[in-house]
Parts: sequence; C-alpha cells; structure tokens
Amino acid sequence: MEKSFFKQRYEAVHTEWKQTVERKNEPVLEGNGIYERYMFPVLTNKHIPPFWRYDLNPERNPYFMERIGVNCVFNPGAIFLNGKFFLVARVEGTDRKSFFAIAESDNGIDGFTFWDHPVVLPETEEPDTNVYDMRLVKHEDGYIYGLFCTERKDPNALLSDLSSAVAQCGIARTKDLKTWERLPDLKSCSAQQRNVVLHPEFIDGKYAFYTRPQDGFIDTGSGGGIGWGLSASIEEAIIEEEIIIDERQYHTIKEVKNGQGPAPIKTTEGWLHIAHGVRNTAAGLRYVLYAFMTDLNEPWKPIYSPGGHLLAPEGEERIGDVSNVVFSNGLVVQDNGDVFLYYASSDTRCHVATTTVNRLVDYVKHTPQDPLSSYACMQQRIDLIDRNLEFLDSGRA
Ligand code: M1P
Repeated sequence: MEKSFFKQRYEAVHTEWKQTVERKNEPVLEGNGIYERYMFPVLTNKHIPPFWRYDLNPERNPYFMERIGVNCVFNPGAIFLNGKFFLVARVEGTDRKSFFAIAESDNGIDGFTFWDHPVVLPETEEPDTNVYDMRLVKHEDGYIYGLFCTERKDPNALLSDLSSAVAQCGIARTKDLKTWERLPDLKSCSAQQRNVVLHPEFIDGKYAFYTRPQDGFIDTGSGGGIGWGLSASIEEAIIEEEIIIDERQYHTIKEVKNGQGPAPIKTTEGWLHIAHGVRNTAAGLRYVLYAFMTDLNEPWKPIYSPGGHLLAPEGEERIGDVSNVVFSNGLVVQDNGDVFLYYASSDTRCHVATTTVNRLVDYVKHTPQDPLSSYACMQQRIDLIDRNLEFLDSGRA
C-alpha cells in the first residue's frame, strides 16, 4: 500500500535527523599546526529533534508541517562532567528568540544529541526579551555558573526605534545542568555589558569577572576592550571598579570591539585566554578569534599578546545569518591537556577545533606581537626569513 504523505515526510525528517546526529566527524589534517578543524559542524539546526519542531500527531498535523522552526544553533558554552562533553547551545527559533539547550557527546567531536527539553532558565523580576551566549564555569565555590547576555528593549529609545536594546549580564547557577537557580543580573557602571565571563577562582576572596563595558547596544562608543572587576558577592554581584585589561586598537583585528571568549585556561605559565576581535570592512564587521595570556597570580595583567587572529572564518564558515563571523564562548580542557575549542560560524552553526594546552602556550609565547605598522610587520617577516635561510644554509635542516 502506498505510504501516506504524512508518513513519507515523517520518515524523511527522522532519517535526516538520525543521520546528522550519528554522522562521524574527522579532523581535517592540513591545518596550521596550532589546532585541527573538523570536517563537519558539531551542532546545527539539523540536530534539533523533530519532536521539537513538528506536531507528530497526523490528526493535528496532516501535512507533517514544521510548526515551530529552529533557525540556528550557535555560540555554545561547554563543560566536561562525569565523563561526557556538554554544550549549552544558543538555539534561535524562527521567531528570532534564543533559548539554551543542552547537547551531550561521549567524545566531544561527534554524536552531540540534545536532551529532550531545553533549559528552563528562570526569569528575574524584569523578564528578559532574549538570552544568549552562555559561558559555563566550574567555580571553586562548588557551583557551575552560567553567565549569559540578557537583552531587553531600551526604555529610552525613540518611539520609532524598535531595535535599540539594553544588554546586561545574566547569572544562573546549577550543580547538575538540569535545575538552574537564577541570580540577580550583574550590576556595573556600564550602560551595556556583553561577553561577561566568571573567572573560575576567587581573587582576594572575591568573585572576579571579565567584562565588556560599552556605551551602545552595537557600538562600544568610548568603551570596549576586555574589562576586569571584582564583586564580594555572587548573589548580589556588583562591580564598582572596572579596569580594561585588553584594549581594542587601531588597525588590528580588534579595532571595533573585542570580548572574552570562554573562561581562561589555567596553565603553569599563566591564564590562557581565547577572545573574539572585531574589525570593520566594506562588507560589514568581521569577527575572528585571538588568544592572549595573563599572569597566573594577577590574571588582570597581560603577559603575552600574539598578533593577528588565531582562527578566522573559512569556507562555509564564512556564510550564514551574520556572515564572516567566528565566535567562541566554550571550551573543554581534559586532564591530559587536550583542548576542545567550540566555536560558531556566522551565527549559524557550531564547530570544534582540537589542540592541546602545550600547543596553545607555545602559540601565545612564540607568535610575535602585532608591531602595528606595515613597515614593522615587513621587518618581522624578514627576520623570520633570514633566520630560516641561515638555518637552511647551515645544513642542519
Ligand atoms: O553577530 C556576531 C556576534 O555579535 C555579538 O558579539 P559582540 O557583543 O562582540 O558584538 C553577540 O551578539 C554574539 O552573540 C554574536 O555572535
């Protein structure tokens, strides 16, 4: 007997989902030696279970039509717990609202499967319009914190302006990723805050935050840069004094804005940071990832600042809802030093790049700083060429 239209569609949609989730991922080996990219994204909107999108009852949905679509899955926070990799992804519905949902995998590179339900994130007394980009941090106080951006309409915007928003840092905590306690939003002196990240250790008995103060919702104005501030409490987090620890700079990859990525990695040489830097182009903003290291005892003091980007959009990563963007707010470091860096491309899908702590430390220590002019960059390269030619001539190669 011929299959009903409903049944055909149902099977096709389920097969596509199953094949996407079960797809094996492989490293792409011709990389730059700093990390390996992977053939397939680790999470996309095709990973979203059909029962999140379709009404499976043929009486209510005879055409097997998508009822609540998912536009994109991106900017995941990450954590390794009880032998598994968990991503807290930003899932954006076709209605543009984002929410958080957890996907887990045994190996961190493929098999990511969403839990049956998205995260139920409680609201504060002032409900969020949109929430996104959660940074997960296992803090030494025993909680897992999720710091994220909470966005609400700007009450001071002109009546005709339906775009301006106020972005602030929301704070939630959990012990099991299942039940979340919402704490009051972070208070600071800045009109807007995005990309706020909790430092995993107390500093002088206080909670320490990486911040990104800015004047406007999109424009940093006179603000910007990665900031640093302390708060005596996390239940009423207030930063009274904020300093800038990584400034944006003219004619660099971070001239328009920058922001801390995931919480930094503690290494024997210092705190290793992955961040994003934004520059302007004729085609719009370009977001890339870069790295820097701060002092082990004084995490607000930069000690190595390699020039240029660590990772920039490539191939299909360049294209998406907001093209020419890579953004990272999640990574996992394993006890053996393996690093799984999760990043999203063009606000559309999530990827992984793998490396090790040793490789990243070598990268930050030995990549020359941006000398800030064409002439100085050219000299930097000539030094490398000359050292290499001398080495080749010496017959030791
Ligand atoms: O669209 C690119 C990114 O833009 C914002 O980052 P930033 O605050 O640095 O401009 C965020 O909304 C981020 O989610 C998004 O990926």
